[in-house]
Amino acid sequence: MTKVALSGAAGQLGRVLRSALLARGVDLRSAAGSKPLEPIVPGEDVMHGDLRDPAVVDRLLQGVDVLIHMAGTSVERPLPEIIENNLRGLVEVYEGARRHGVRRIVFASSNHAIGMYPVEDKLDLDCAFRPDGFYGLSKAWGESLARLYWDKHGIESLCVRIGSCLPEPTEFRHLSTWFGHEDFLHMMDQAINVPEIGFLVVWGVSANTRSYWNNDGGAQKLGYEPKQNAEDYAAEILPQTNPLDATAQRYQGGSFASYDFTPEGKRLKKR
Ligand code: 15L
Repeated sequence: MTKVALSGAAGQLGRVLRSALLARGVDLRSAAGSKPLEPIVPGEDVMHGDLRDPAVVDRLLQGVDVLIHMAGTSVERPLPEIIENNLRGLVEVYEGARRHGVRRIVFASSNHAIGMYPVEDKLDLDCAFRPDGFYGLSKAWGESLARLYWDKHGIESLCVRIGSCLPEPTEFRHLSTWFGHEDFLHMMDQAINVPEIGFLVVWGVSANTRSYWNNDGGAQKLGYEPKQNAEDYAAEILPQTNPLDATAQRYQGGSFASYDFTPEGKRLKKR
């Protein structure tokens, strides 16, 4: 039976995934950061610790086939924090995967790796990165790290550029970016069970009519067949005021893109 490890198990998506995988009977080890996890089934394999410490990574990856790596900073933060959690921590995880013969890592990338594209653009999986901050930049870097460990060490990676993974879409931007929980769990099932992935990037998004992202190529390889569509909530959302400011409404990354944004009029004049 495939042994699966889940990092970031106490986080927003980690919690959803942990209980769903246990309910499916997956042989799971769940890891949190600083606080111990209370077992939710008797004898559950749980641990916690700082993934920058190789000894903690060893405990996480001992006997593991597939790691779902959800740990790390998941919003825009000062650069030193991003470097520690999303760069240093990720290198320790991939080095641990080498030591323990982990076959595959599912890397929680983010749409913020491409958040500076205008909302009018429809992106394929091979589009160039256009991060909307240091957080998005760390995800672009993480995808490149994943590529390196596939090319050089044969460790498979699925990089999931997660959109807005929520129980329901609640605002206009989500009509394009929503990743419903049912589709998220289906994608994780595929990520665990598909026999070969190599290095693969997919958009973590539902079958939204207004999606910014085209999953052609990646979805088929993964066997990902989304069933949810944010458009089912459009009648409820469209009459509401869009909570994003004018700049955030122009870019796919929304408020991440407008944060610390230099307006056109304040930029250096072109010579
Ligand atoms: C992310 O990457 C964040 O972790 C999450 O909090 C949301 O902001 C999401 O992207 C999004 O773009 O909606």
